[in-house]
Amino acid sequence: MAAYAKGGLRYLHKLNAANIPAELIQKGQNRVIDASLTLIRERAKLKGELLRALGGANAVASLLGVPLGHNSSFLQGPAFAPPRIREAIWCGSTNSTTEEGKQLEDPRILTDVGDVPVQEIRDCGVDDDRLMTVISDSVKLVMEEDPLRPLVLGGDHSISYPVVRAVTEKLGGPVDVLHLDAHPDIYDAFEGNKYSHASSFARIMEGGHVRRLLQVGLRSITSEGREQGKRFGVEQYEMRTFSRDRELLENLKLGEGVKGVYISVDVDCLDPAFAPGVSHLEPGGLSFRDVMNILQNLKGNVVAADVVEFNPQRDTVDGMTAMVAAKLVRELTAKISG
Ligand SMILES: [Mn+2]
Repeated sequence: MAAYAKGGLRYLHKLNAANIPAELIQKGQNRVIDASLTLIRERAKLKGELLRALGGANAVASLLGVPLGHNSSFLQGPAFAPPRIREAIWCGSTNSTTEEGKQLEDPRILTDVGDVPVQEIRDCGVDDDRLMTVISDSVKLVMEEDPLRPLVLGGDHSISYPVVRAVTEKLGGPVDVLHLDAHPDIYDAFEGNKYSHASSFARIMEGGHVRRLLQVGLRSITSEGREQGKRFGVEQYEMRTFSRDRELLENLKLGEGVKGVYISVDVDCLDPAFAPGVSHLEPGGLSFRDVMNILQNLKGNVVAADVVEFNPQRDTVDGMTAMVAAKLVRELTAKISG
């Protein structure tokens, strides 16, 4: 766990004490970041070439892992999620067809450009301002290879800010966001951290990246969460009124008149009975089928999505929540591709 410590480069204070020139550190950091982006760029390029050689497609979901957990207010396990989700997607216990019949093994449906090497970059002492930009740049590199569309594997929820920022900057305008979560994640800052996983939607709304933000599954919301929701014009759907809201939420039509729809799924939107492997267990949530109904019936052009906050360190020994996260990714793939 040492490399995942909150402070980034653990010996940076020793370097400072030894009067190592800042320029030396910065130049090295720049090289590491360039190398990281080069690997993602080249993988995206190759995957784009392959799918064009296979006859092309209008839209292809492309996995991009962002193994970042240090902006969590409680546990940091989501940093370990992307490889566990991939493993479950391709696990032999189920077939590789989505519920509506799309073949995940078809590279014109789903492809993968790998992970942003978050821990390696942090180990070089790169701060969060810069790290968030690297995440945004990685997302843009995927989108550069039209028709690849980012399907991002978190990571804690702090990653949604640089991802949504990149998607809207690349598309040249705002999107509508469907955000499934037990929590609104809209604190101005949490414990002094503006990049906290509890503040990502405050950053997203301040940035003007979103026209409509719909938050669904809420059941842990403070007065600040409600006030911030009003301040930013967020449509907050709470679990206590879900039976009343169900029909509306299972027949959503979003993204018209803007650049499309972004879907952010925090695994803790689900009741812990369905998904125990999360950092913040919050009873009274959605069933897996509720989430499927909302996603499968949604009408709109889904331009990108993320699945965040799966914490493998809290999962059952048989990896139940990994399968849940993987199925969310599989069905989001069906939604995005075509
Ligand atoms: Mn949450």
